[in-house]
Amino acid sequence: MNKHICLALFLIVISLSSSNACGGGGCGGGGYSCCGGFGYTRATTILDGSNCGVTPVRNPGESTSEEGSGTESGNKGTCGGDFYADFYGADSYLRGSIDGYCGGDINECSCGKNLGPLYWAKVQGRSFERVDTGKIRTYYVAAEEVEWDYAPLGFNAITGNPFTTAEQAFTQRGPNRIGSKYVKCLYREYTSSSFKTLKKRSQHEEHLGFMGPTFHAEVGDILKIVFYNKCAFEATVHPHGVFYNKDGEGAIYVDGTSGADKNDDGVPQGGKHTYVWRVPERAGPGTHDGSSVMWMYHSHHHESMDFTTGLVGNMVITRKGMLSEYNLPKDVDKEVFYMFAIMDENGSHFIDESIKRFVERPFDLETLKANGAFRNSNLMNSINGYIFGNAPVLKLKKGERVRYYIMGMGGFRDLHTPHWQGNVVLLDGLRQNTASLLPAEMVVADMVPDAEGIWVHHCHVLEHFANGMSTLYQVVDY
Ligand SMILES: [Cu+2]
Repeated sequence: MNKHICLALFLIVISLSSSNACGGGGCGGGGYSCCGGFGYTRATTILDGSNCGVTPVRNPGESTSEEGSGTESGNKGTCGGDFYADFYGADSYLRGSIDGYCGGDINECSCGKNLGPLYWAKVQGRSFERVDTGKIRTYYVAAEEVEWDYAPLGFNAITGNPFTTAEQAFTQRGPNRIGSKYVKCLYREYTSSSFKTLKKRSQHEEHLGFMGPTFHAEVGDILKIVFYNKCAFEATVHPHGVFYNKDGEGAIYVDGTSGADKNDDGVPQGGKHTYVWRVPERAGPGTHDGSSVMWMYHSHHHESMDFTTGLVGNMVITRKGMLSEYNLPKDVDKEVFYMFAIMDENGSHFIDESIKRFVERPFDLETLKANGAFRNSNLMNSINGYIFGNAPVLKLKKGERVRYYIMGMGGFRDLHTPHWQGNVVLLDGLRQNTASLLPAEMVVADMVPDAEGIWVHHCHVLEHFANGMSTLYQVVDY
């Protein structure tokens, strides 16, 4: 269970134990929403000692005499289109509770303990609707070999200084060092099934770095990924979250299938396979999510080596009807995707090739690969494949609605705490400026930046920050 939800539930239990002080156990009756941030609402009530449900329910834009009083009491729903109003201090809206466990009725909800049919219907989601009610969204994706530079600027953009001796372990090629460039295999999007023209990334996508293209769909759609493997090892496209048949799983293991159902398990160099994934309701936002959720995809033939070599990307699923023509959730102005991962290049399919291209000769390949200092120099503490602030500076506008989708990946070292300086986010309904990530964990955090300037966004694990897991964003007012 997510730790934030866990904390919220804990506080709910405390709240319930003193519910007599909150208006006869009803906690304001219809004045409370169990939707979205129900735990947050109750936690706040306890912390500030105010009465439950004293704030009148009102719609966005309406003002009351309480406005600006500084109290956090009352109702804070975090549902659907009302979500961003929370940033501006507006109170909650019962309208949003339709999406909650309880339909706005505190008694039915039992504060998150509802195990009845309504709750389980939400868990299951409506069955997948026929394709004629949704869209088929096709992406043409190749896996292709590239030389990737983790530090293209050639200096530490966080300090503004040349790399220190310690930093040069990761950035300076030499007799026993690869430096900042590695041979990698990355997902890249093409414009058609001919795979002749690479799809150009927009300025808003620059921050993706070595990540693959982002797949967008809404509940009710079908995703078709036409995959062409140009790399010199078998690769796949394995999704999280969406619904797939066995020939769309993109993972190899003893699963009792055979024949055509194995074609997805490993696409050889020069081969193609089309992965078809349905997007049922259970692949989309849950009761406490905003208008969209994040899933990852990655190659899962030799999972650790495939990932380390670079085959990973993002996917966004919105509620039905919430994906705009610009491939954005309709209530979001900008999407940002970050993967915090220590890319262990020692485990790449292409480590030998990287050594041969970038380590100064002479060297003995096997002796070098067994050397501890050399191995440490290949642990790239990166965000989307950049270290020491070498990514293009992410530009955000003051006041716009920004949705961050963040994931962790990797091994036992990959315990990350992405931290925003300068601005804050709402994450799981809680006000935060630091998230928590374990490998393959994905979080969504929303920000309305209000502090102008250039700010660092970095992993707060000290060793990771010191070794380069940092990037810059700039908030501008225009
Ligand atoms: Cu970290």
